[in-house]
Amino acid sequence: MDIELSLTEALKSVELASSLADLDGVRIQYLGNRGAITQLLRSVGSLPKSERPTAGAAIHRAKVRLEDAIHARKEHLEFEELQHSISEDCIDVTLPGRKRFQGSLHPVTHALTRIEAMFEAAGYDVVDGPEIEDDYHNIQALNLPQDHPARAMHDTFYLDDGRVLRTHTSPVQVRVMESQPPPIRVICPGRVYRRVSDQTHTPKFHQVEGLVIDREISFGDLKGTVIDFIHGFFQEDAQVRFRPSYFPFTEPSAEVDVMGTQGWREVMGCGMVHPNVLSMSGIDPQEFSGFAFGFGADRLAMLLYDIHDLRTLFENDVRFLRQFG
Ligand code: 2U9
Repeated sequence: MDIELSLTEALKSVELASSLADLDGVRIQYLGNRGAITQLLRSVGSLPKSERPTAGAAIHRAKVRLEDAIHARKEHLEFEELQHSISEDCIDVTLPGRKRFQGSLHPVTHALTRIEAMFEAAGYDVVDGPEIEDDYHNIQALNLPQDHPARAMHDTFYLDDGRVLRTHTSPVQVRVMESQPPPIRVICPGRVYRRVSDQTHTPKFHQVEGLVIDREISFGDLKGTVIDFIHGFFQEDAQVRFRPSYFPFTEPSAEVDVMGTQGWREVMGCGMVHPNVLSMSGIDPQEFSGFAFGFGADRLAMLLYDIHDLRTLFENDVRFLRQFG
């Protein structure tokens, strides 16, 4: 084999190698164990003795030249590869970072927090109680006898043992009256349950009820309290009106409307605690009087934040909830 020819061919292959893997192929082809130049070197021994030094030196030179060429090409290919990965995998530090969304409180939680803070500032205690109640505390103690038609007013979830999911937070106030003498000044926020489900009602919703009992509490105290609350919660100059109404647990009773962008909107009910309700819980109606009020916190949150569809409050769609961060 002609050494010059082999070398020319090998150097050409080195120049054509376009990747490190290709280049290694060329190296093996010529310089590997069975490579062309390696074999030439081995064949020197079988040449006549006089030719061996010249032939050996020529092959060795060719080997060194090829090794140098491979080394140079390798450095070149490695450099190219590095340049390529720098331009492909680069990090553009000028791009804006990905935004991490922070969780936010639910609008009903926002509303409840405000309501509680306002009444606490006015000296009320915030009280809670069981969501599973007995018939006495949920119904009878509120002046609704067993067979009173008003019992059908709320469709109730019954447990197998005859207990119920409370249909209002009123049983909490009953328990307060049973356990402490007046003066009483409490609000009772919490989940309540009714067997209704349509566009404007969900089976679970949130109520806040208030109860004040002391000597000489009047309807004037009730009006002042309700108006102050509405002005603080909505806006200071909101128009408020009281309409006569009926509840078995209050007498007289009223419903309260607030003037909004869509006209008068009903926001709550209230009244003077019925003497029967006081005496059933061991408070003498001759000595004490009181007022009570109740409203749906979900409804108030909707009015406050101008939410039109009740269902959005319970779907937990983060695109909706994010607006209340
Ligand atoms: C006791 C005595 C009296 C609580 C009251 C209302 C009027 C009322 C409704 C408003 C809309 C409930 O969420 S709603 O469906 N509530 O109108 N609630 S007075 O009266 C009480 C409660 C407990 C011992």
